Amino acid sequence: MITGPVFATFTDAYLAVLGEIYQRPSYSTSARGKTATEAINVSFTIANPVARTPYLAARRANVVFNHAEALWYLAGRDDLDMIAHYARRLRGLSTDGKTLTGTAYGPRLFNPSAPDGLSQFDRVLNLLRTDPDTKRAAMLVMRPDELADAGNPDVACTLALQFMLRAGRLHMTAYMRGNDAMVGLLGDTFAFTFIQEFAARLLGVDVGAYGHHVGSMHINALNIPAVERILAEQTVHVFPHTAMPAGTSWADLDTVLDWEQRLRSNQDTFSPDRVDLDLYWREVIALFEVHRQITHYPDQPVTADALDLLRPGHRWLVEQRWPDRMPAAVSP
Ligand code: 5HM
Repeated sequence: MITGPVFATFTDAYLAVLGEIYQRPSYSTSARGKTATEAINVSFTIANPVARTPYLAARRANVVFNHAEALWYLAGRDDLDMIAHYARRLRGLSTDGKTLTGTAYGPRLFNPSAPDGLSQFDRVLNLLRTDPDTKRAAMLVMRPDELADAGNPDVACTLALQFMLRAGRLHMTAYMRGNDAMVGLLGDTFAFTFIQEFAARLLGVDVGAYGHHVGSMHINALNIPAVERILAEQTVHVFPHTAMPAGTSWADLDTVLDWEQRLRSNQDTFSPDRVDLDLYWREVIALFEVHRQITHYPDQPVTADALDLLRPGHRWLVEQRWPDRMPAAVSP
């Protein structure tokens, strides 16, 4: 066997990684003062990367943040204004109080760069169009100079993302120097597979498998109780996984990002009849509408109308995450 295990969905991979590191850690580490249990050289494949959302009651994934982070990357942004609105903890990684560096993969992947004025993403997609079997469609993330400042609080954990177009399907492989198995693994896999699916739509090909290779996969000691709760969860919640629509374009993302900005700053209220986009993207905007109500009206429950716009799996996650903000009838 020269390849790692293949899991059907992200949830299957997540539970296997957490279980293995929890039960049989290879090392106990304290890098930068953080105690962790670790396995090295961890690799696996997810057969269906569209199944990227874990429906685990004990994990209560923040699906609004997951979408915001993927869109923040795709928009080539590095600002705290957008991303820390969904995850305040990220402020702690910023040195200037305004931007992120290592954690902000977007500018490195999606913004124009020398010498041809194209982004890495544009270059690899062009390459895949002209030489579909290429082994060169790799985008680098961590930069050599990131270790020059010994006090740098935010060094990129991802080394590279690679696309391979094989038998008409777009595979993606992520290479990471380190990955937090409970927190980072979920968000990183969500965002990278979202980028993979978007790239497949731009190329007009099917989505292939997603490979994940990590030097240090670890569980921080502080997260052990949460990992125990996740591993003890008995009920498997199953919801349909919805694919990104064919024909999705950069213009669609611009519309979603425009709505995200207006809802984040509470300048607008979303209603689906005002957006000429596929249901998939209207439902993503509805997540930001629900989040608008949660953050800007802390004393009121989210409206049933807004919750009704969410697809069942996302609605379930929102109900798990913010149970005290649900209308009385749907409180779990
Ligand atoms: O000391 P170090 O720079 O490796 O700390 C960063 C921590 O954030 C590690 O636990 C790393 O695995 C995690 N991380 C992650 O899992 C960080 C980033 C940001 O690049 C990420 N995933 N995307």
